[in-house]
Formats: sequence, C-alpha cells, structure tokens
Amino acid sequence: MKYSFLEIAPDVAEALQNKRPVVALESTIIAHGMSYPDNVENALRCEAIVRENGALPATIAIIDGRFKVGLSTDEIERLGREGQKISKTSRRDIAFILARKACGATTVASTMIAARLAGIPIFATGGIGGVHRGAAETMDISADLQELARTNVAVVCAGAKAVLNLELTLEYLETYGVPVVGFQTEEFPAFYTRRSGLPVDYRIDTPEELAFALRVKWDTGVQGGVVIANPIPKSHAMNRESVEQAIEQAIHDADAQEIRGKALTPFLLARVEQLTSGVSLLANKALVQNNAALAAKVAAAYSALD
Ligand code: PSU
Ligand code: MN
Repeated sequence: MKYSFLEIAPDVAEALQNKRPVVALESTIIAHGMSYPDNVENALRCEAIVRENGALPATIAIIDGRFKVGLSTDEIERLGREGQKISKTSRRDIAFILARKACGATTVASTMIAARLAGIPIFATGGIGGVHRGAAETMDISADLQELARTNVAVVCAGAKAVLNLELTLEYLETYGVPVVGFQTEEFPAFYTRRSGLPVDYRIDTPEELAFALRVKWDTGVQGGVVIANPIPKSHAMNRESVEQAIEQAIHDADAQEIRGKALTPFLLARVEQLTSGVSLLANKALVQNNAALAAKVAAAYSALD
C-alpha cells in the first residue's frame, strides 16, 4: 500500500501544469508566528499580494492528515484560530503528523519539501530559521538550513530572524553550499532592520536576473536551495538599538523560563512583540508582504523563461 498524502489544490495544479507562476507560502508563521486574528489577516493579505504581482499563491500545511498545497480561506482561518494547538511541523515531524491524520503548521523546511513535491520552485516567508545565539552550547540550529542544503527551492526572506546569530548562520550556509543572494543589497538584512554589517555572496537587482540565476543553478544539477534576502521596506525598518535590546531581553527571559527546542522561536517572536509594544509585529507583516511581492515577480520571470 502506498499512502497518498499530497493534495494540490485544483487551481494550483492547473497553473503548474500550464507552467504558470506559483508562490509557496508557509503556515508556521500563521499558527505560531503571530496571534489571531493578525495571523489570518496577514496570510490572506500575502495571498492577495502574490496575485496582484502576477502569480498564484499556494499556502502549505498538513490538514487532517493531508499534505495540502493551496489552502482554502477556511483552512487558513482554522490554522490561525487554533494557533499553538497545531503542531509546528518540520522535516522530522511530517510523516508522523500525516500518519495520525492530524494538522501541522509547516516550517520553512517542511514547506520547501511540499513545494518541491508539487513542483513549485519559489517560496516566500518572513525569515528563515538559523543558528541560534548560544548554539555552541545548545546546538540549536534550525532544520531549515539543512533543507536549504538539499532541496531545490528558492526562499525569499528578509534574512534570518534577528534573534539568531546571523554570522554563524551565514557560515553554516556557506559550508553546505547554499548561495545567499541580496536583492538590491550587498548586505545580509537582519529581519527587523535592513542591515547586519555582513555581506551576501551576490547582489542581484532584478527579478529577471534572479530567475535566470535560479534556472542556471538547477540546470547545472547542483542540488539545494537558494536564499534570496530582501530587506524590510524602509518605511517599516526598526531602530537597531531598541530592537536589539528587546531581543536580548527576550533571550534572557527564554533562558530564565527554560524555553528550548521548537518552542524557542515562537516564544522569542512573541516576547519581542510585547517588548516593542507591537512595533515588531507591524515590521514582521510588512517584511513578509514585501517578500510575497518579490517572490511573485521572480516566479513570473521564472515561468517566462520557458
Ligand atoms: N518567519 C517569520 N515567522 C515565523 C517563522 C519564520 O516571520 O514564525 C518560522 C518559520 O516557519 C521557520 C521557523 O521555519 O520559524 C523556524 O523555527 P526553528 O528555529 O524552530 O527551526
Ligand atoms: Mn531549533
């Protein structure tokens, strides 16, 4: 018996068959990254932005034991309402959440896996996971990085989440051969802020050049993803000192409350949101939406190469 688990929404399947542009979107950001109703509102806004920029959105999650590529509004609403009750599902969890016929909110890693299975090469998120500060002791390194090393999907993000050690995250990506491309920037953006002081490998200025570089990469047969780093819009970029202060406080609180493992990233994001009186939430929404727009343009340019 082969268990059939993948369910591609009819409009997404049709677009893929006709080589029309599709952008994958993740669902951990819905269930764990923001609270209700901001999470739902932001997810639906991202889908609308993808459409406005010439591509079809495919939000990905596990719903009652089906790996779904393309969710209905009701399903997005359900993920948003149930929030933390939905399992955060990364690579290691996929089979077990499917087998239990449960629901799972997919991380960057597991969304890449589903996107690859469905044949979607472009994916937009907020920030990828990475090497946590203090990882030398905790060994907390997101499975997102290993996924980027092996799975052929380009991830448009605003850098890695600022709660991480960005320098070590870039070192790790280099070791595993993952290219980090700056969109209209030479610097790796730091999620809530536009700069980190750390260089990207390549600067690319247009969606068309990005699409062509992706095509060439995958035509060479070199396996693995690409990080497309797109800085947060200037209008929503946060003050570096105040956000850094909030992050340090949040990490301190996580330590004191012994928050570890997969609970850590959602805890830090929520705590930073409290400490900045919601300013970080506005920034988070703005950067995700900005990434959705760029991903749609890259997907459209990628399709046009055929
Ligand atoms: N980007 C956001 N908010 C999020 C995430 C990314 O703006 O909530 C999620 C992504 O799903 C990412 C995950 O894969 O956080 C990383 O979790 P961890 O560090 O436990 O691997
Ligand atoms: Mn982790």
